[in-house]
Amino acid sequence: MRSDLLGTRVWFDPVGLYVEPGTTVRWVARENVHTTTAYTPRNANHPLRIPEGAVPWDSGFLVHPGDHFDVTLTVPGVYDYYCMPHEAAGMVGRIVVGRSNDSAARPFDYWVGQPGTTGWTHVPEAARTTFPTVARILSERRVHAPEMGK
Ligand SMILES: [Cu+2]
Repeated sequence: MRSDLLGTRVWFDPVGLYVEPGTTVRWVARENVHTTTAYTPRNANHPLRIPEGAVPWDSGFLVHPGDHFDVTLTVPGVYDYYCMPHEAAGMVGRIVVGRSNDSAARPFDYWVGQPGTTGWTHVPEAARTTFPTVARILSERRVHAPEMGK
């Protein structure tokens, strides 16, 4: 969970990660204040972007360098997550658990008909363009954020 000095650029590194089912993933705050928060209606009515039956998470604010948060991922599939204060700035990440393919990633716009969440889902543009493809995550296993300045 990274940031430049002015906080004008913020990112997760790695931004894409492959793990086997049952793996515990740890996020560590390095600079700035961040959260790791699963895309789910349970987190501020965000669209569902983790597998059905997976347990959602929300770290709350990780304020100090070294603060960390662990999640054990057991259900195979594609997990998208965001940083609460920085989602609109494109601070999101994707974890692929087990064998999967690109069709396992949810589309960015889909209709939700449940009470309280009815409507088209929305993911900010800067976030959409940040998620690595499932295919790239499967081939590289660990996708790093682009170099500074790009
Ligand atoms: Cu952040």
